[in-house]
Amino acid sequence: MWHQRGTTGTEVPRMLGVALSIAVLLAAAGCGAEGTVPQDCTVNTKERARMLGILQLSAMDSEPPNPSVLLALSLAGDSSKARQYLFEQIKETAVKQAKDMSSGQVALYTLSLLSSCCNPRHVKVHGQSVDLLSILQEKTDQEVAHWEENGFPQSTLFSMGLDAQALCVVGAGGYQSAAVILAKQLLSSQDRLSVDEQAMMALALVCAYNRTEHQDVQDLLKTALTKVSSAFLDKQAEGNGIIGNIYSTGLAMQLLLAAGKFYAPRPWDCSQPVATITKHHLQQPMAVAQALPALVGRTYLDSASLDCSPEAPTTTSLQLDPILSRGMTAEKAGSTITVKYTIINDLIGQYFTYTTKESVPAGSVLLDVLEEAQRHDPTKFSFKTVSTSWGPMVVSIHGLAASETDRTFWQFFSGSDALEEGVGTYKPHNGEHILAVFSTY
Ligand code: B12
Repeated sequence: MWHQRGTTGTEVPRMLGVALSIAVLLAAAGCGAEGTVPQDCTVNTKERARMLGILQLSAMDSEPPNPSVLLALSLAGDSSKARQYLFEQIKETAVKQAKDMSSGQVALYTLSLLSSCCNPRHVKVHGQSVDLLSILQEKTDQEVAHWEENGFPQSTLFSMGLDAQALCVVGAGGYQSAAVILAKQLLSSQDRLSVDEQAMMALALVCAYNRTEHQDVQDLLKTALTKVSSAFLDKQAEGNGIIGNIYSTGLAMQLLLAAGKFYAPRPWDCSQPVATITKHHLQQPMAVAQALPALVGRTYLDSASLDCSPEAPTTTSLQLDPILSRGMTAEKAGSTITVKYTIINDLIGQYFTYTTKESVPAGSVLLDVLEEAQRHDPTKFSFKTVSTSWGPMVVSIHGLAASETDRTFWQFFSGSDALEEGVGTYKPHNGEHILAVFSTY
């Protein structure tokens, strides 16, 4: 069993041995970010502390525990009690539930445990244990088989990227077929993929490239990596530091950090996205968790090569920053806004379109508007949500449920623009027209 920093003396020699072997393994495989990161590529101390504060708070009170948060805390070198607490929760949940998780979830659990110096092959807690790598290999095989049969994965391409990353950084087999599928997909359909998806898919290819000995596979991965990373540099230039949107920029930065040799000799001004993300003061724990690794110069591929020795430098527990309350300030008492809300199904079964106007207190989130509509007219505007790492996701409206099998979902728009946030955080303004449209992905 691998333990994490600060465990008892008898465990230290074993731990050091394991740490060393992972470090050597990964150095040999070249999976870590190459070279040191110049200072202006990392976030300033104050913003880093604010972001760590958000993650520590979330670590103490998220149910189920969030592996992306543990991964970000570990990659940022945090050693707070909150991280320790989350680590224990993640191990417990892994032992109890890994078999029922999606492949991407198991991959995130694997990466987060690796980054906490815990061997995913033997996760032990309260006398029970689980081999996460076998589970991940099996689930990745299922994704690949599903792809070969249907031309799309069982879950998401983003998840398949995570699967291949986790299996590759740990040096386990079973990621090669996934990597080849991801590379071909990036080459044939890049325009239809979001930046988030491209980044997670391509990050897996960087690791696979460094491990494969097959020249034809290397050539394929190299072509895909050159295409994606160059496109990210173009997008950064067009978007003044934003690559995709504010939530995908940190993931895109991870790729640009890891894939330098594939866009060389083109230069990358890494300070630009850092400044843009810093200015934005991300609030959602999940948004912070995905952005922070790149802002401290790390990528998910570094998960297995962190220094696990007890002497490893760590950050001390941080005081929560008062800026945390930013964005939660009460709006002017008493003022209300009116929002027009339309639901549309032009896709399957009995088509329908219904519109209502709802008044809610200024500063309300979109979920409040949906609830108000449901309260006024439940026969038309009933809806259901499930809770996810990004907050509540709307899975059914007017009795029409999203389906992973049919790849349908309720997509939200403001006028003709797709929303870039979910109903739990998006704050509509007075007179805005929100549409929920039953769509495919
Ligand atoms: C694939 C994907 C989807 C798929 C999920 C399909 C599926 N069943 O697997 C679909 C197309 C349904 C989708 C929908 C939406 N998405 Co989306 N999605 C992603 C993406 C690219 C990958 C998620 C993933 O596979 N994670 C890996 C697995 C292992 O982790 P997971 O926690 O189990 O993932 C689940 C959740 O992420 C959830 N989910 C996906 N998107 C969203 C969005 C919201 C708001 C919520 C609450 C949950 C959620 O579905 C995932 C799979 O089950 C992420 C990118 C990212 N950076 O995370 C964006 C992302 C999470 N999505 C985003 C958005 C904005 C949306 C929509 C609101 C878009 C819209 N205009 O309608 C809708 C949700 C509307 C609703 N009904 O409530 C944003 C969220 C930003 C934010 N600050 O809230 C992201 C970060 C993309 C981005 N860069 O803007 N999405």
